[in-house]
Amino acid sequence: MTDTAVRADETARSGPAHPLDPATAAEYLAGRDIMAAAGLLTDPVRFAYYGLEEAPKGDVLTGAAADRRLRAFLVNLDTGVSTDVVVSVTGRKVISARQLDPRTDGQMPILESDFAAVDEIVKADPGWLAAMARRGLDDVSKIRTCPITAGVFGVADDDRRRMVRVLAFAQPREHDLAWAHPVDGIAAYVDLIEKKVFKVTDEFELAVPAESGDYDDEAVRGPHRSTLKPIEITQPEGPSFTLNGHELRWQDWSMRIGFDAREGLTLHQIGWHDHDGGHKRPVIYRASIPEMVVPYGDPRFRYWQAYFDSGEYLVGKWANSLELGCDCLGEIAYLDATVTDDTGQPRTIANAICVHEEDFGILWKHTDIFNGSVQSRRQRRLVVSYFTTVGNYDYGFYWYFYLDGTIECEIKATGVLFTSAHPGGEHPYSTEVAPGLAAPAHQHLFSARLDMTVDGLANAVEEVDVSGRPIGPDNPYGNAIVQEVTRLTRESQSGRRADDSRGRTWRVVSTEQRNRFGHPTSFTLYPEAAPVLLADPASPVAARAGFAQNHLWVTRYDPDQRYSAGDFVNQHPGGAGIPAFIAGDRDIDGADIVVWHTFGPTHFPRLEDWPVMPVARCGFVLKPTSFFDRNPTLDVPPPASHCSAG
Ligand SMILES: [Cu+2]
Repeated sequence: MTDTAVRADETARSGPAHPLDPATAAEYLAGRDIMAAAGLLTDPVRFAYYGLEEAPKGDVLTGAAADRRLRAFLVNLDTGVSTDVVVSVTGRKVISARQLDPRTDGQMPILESDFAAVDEIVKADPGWLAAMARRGLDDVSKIRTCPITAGVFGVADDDRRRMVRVLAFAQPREHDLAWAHPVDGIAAYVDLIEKKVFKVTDEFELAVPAESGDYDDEAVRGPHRSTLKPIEITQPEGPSFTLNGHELRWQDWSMRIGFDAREGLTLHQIGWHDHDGGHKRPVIYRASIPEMVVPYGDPRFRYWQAYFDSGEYLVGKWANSLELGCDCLGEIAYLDATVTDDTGQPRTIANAICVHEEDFGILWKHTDIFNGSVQSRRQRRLVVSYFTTVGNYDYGFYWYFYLDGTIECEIKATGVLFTSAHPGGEHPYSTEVAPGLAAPAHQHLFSARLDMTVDGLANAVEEVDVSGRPIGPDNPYGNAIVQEVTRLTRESQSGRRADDSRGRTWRVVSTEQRNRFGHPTSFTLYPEAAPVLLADPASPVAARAGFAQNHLWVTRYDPDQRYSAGDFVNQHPGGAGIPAFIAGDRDIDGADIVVWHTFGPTHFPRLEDWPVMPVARCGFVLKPTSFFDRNPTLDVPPPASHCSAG
């Protein structure tokens, strides 16, 4: 590793303006200096993660968060020794350095350099080369290797190693889409520390599917259609939001924007400013998607295929640089993101975060049959988003804020399906998407962490079902509809499933603030109610993805409980994250609480998803519920003078 260009004592003048601002390049370099001076960065130590160690909430809210800290996951490429380090950039010292025990703590995330290293290791292995040659694949320059996190399956020889399992794809011509040509039946197990293949599973041989999936190739896609007329979005007076550093204000909303190599986009101190006097009412202290798991459903030799994209691969690190007019239309404000490479050197991802405003159809509308009033108002939303590419898939993470107080999170999954060879006949675990080409079924299960502060720190969660009532003395004709409200008072009670048949929602209530009728102010979480983890509850992946067993969890705020599947996910034996968080069964009624929400599609691929997949959407909505005393958008003016009558 080389020395740093910016010294620690320079950070004061290039430091952040707010304790929740993302770590700056200068801070990363300063932190690196501190670690180097403490002897933690001897070659070949690499950074598997490097990011801001956020100040505890109490310190931020009281203005006492003066100390800027960074956290680094260090791994020695020769010994595998892994160290979880926290440094104070302000205090210029190492706060803690804990060495992991991989058998109980798991392994550090995948490094950027692992991709190239694995490719080299696999292509030097005689057993793997012979298996490829037997399949007629002699030229390894035309094979792409795909390192997949290993999981933990109770095989002693595997579980003690820092390892990946490697699937292969053929790319016969330079621009072929390799995912169209899986070399199935074979996997190489690579020990990343010994830098060798220690096992090749070679279970069956199927022909490599031949049909091109190169959607850039006119021969595959056909000529571009000429029938789409331009759509242009103009805001002649500019957008209605202001971005001051990382602080974003739009209409009644304000928030701070953060970004992290592991979590990607993070939103902080989301609040609503009342019209009268501008008093800020907090809603969410911190909103993020700290984990996602993509477990595949093919039980053959590739049973281990399940990626934790955030904890194992770090979704934020692979954020795209967005292009105006291509990725984003209209009046766009961009923020850059700063992450680091394997050596802890800062790397700027230009235009990583996109902020813009969208017309969103009708906000409210009424033609009154008695007084003749004809009114129409346009809804708008503020959009804060980023896109990332993790292997074959691309994910867009979008947060929407609406004029009426609604908050929405939407994830757009696109990119290319992960493929296998189709064995022919009935194969229940995958869809044949091109001749001999299969796309196995899988789930994309995201975990949202919503550190709720609805009108303050004291919150509680109520499960609200709707149901009809049987005919009885109070309900003689059986038409009664009621809400059934169940308060979740302890963490052990909080593992809940959605239930569309009962219209189930979860209401986060303030236990201090009341509306004009004396009822608690609240925000309600509307889930999509798609299946949670389908893997058997006794399966290894279920042990590692405890968060994905239910749609909802509620925990008491603890600054150390940040990641739904635990701090160290790669090759973790299981039980970390949510199951560990709720083990203490803390009181969550009227406390500072965090809501964790699992959502996302179970994906049986369609033919239409090949060779590149139209965006599939999933997400959830949070709506103010008696948070306001009436519709907060009565003051939105008609879009034009002729839109209002009566
Ligand atoms: Cu999918």
